[in-house]
Amino acid sequence: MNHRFMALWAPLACASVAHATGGQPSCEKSSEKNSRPNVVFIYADDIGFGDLECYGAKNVKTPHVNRLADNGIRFTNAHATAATSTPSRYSMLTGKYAWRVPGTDVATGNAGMIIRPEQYTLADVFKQAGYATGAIGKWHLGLGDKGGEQDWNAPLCAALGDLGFDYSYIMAATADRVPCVFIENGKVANYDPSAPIEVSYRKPFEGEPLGKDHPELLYNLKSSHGHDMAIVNGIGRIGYMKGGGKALWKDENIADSIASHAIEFMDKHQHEPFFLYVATNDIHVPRFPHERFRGKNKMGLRGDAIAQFDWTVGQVVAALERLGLTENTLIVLSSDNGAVVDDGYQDRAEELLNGHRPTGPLRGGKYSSFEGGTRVPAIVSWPKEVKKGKVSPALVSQIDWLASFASLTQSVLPKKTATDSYNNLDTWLGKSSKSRDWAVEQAANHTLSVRTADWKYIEPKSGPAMITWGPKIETGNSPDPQLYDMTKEGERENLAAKYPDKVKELQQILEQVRSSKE
Ligand code: NG6
Ligand code: CA
Repeated sequence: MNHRFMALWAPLACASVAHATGGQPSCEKSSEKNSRPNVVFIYADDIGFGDLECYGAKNVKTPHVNRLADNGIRFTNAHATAATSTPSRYSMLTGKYAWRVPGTDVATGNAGMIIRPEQYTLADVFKQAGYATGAIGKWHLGLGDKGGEQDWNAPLCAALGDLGFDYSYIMAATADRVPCVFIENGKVANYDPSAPIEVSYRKPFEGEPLGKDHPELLYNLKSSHGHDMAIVNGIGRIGYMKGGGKALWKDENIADSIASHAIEFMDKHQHEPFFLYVATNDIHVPRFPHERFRGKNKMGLRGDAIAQFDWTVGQVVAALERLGLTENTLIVLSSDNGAVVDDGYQDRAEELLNGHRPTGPLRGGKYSSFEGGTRVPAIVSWPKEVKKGKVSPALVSQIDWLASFASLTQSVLPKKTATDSYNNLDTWLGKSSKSRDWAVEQAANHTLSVRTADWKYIEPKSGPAMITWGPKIETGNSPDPQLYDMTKEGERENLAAKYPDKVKELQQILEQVRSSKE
């Protein structure tokens, strides 16, 4: 989509300069630069509503995140659109609910690119406005044209350059899924020709040891469930992989790689407006942070991963400061879904919580229909425009970022794109405390819920009350409709029978949303 749009900012910048000087329009680069904020998204993986100090975390310090919140707005009712990564990221980056689109569930590492090249994305919003755009870190939305058919030893035929990102340095999926290499602009970074890469999610490669047969080779982290296929860096993964050699990542260095590439991008583009999507690997499993973050809190690896995430935030903020860009850079910090404790590795996350509550007071967690699945931390800071130290209780959803940032950058959305995304910029910037009328949320099992400022309705769904394959999390399943009063903590009392009209009202909203837009 890169070339289809004209930049609208330049003429606007000229006009305002002309007006201010009362003379000839002068389109000096510096005035344009000053008028357009840089935008940096720091998108965490699996950080729950209660996992950061400024949201009540215990046992772990997050000073850099705290400072960001002190310098901006902290939202207490912000929602991801889904309780797992791929659908959440899909919706956020396209402004279209993932549940409308088949093939948007948690992706394998060899999935084909799920957002198609012709789709309009959040990155296109910024491209249209003349920004330099970059994506660094976790991707998890597929690469290449067709799943399972990528040649990882050559440039991929579809990658983030087709989705509006000028530059990308990404992990194809998650750290627990092969291929365990970074991909830079559609090619394996540090490619090692002596170790050609093969990837399969169907069958193992002859001669490659598997976690399930060779637990003695899992010297860095053993799995608690799943994650027993390929072994890379002494850690079992999902999927089979061969080769990689020097290109294989070391889990303990992933945060450093992400931070250094983010800083490099900002250095390079310091003289023009930029949009940078920094999607951290932290705190997804396998949690294996760098040694320097180890042992400083009582929660073990999960706590260390939170500290490492906070360090990444600090690195981004420090780079902006060094470049003199703090004042006019808008930073958004949030997470793709709610918290999980044991997500498949023996990292003792559960035993070592020591009173910490990853989802704070919320019920459920990652994967769940309950609030812990999708209510996440969200912080916006922009010293030039956003008042400091505000806490906003407004109901907000990440689905609205696309339309809101289109409004900020005065980008025109092409017809029939991002139809689920509404411009809610004033609320995101703290100029209004208006809640979204409703937000729709998707659990891992595809159950949809409707949230309003005060209520939550969860569709009926048969099935076990707890996840059966590993994580100790409530699914939110119930064969009956569920209605909760969200002014009370914890979604404890199902009020559906007591307030049938409210149930009907929320069901109607869901039906309208479901049928109104394709
Ligand atoms: C699950 C994985 C879990 C995590 C999740 C996706 C197993 C047993 N569990 O299937 O570890 O990778 O998928 O997480 O394989 S997400 O945050 O990327 O959506
Ligand atoms: Ca996630």
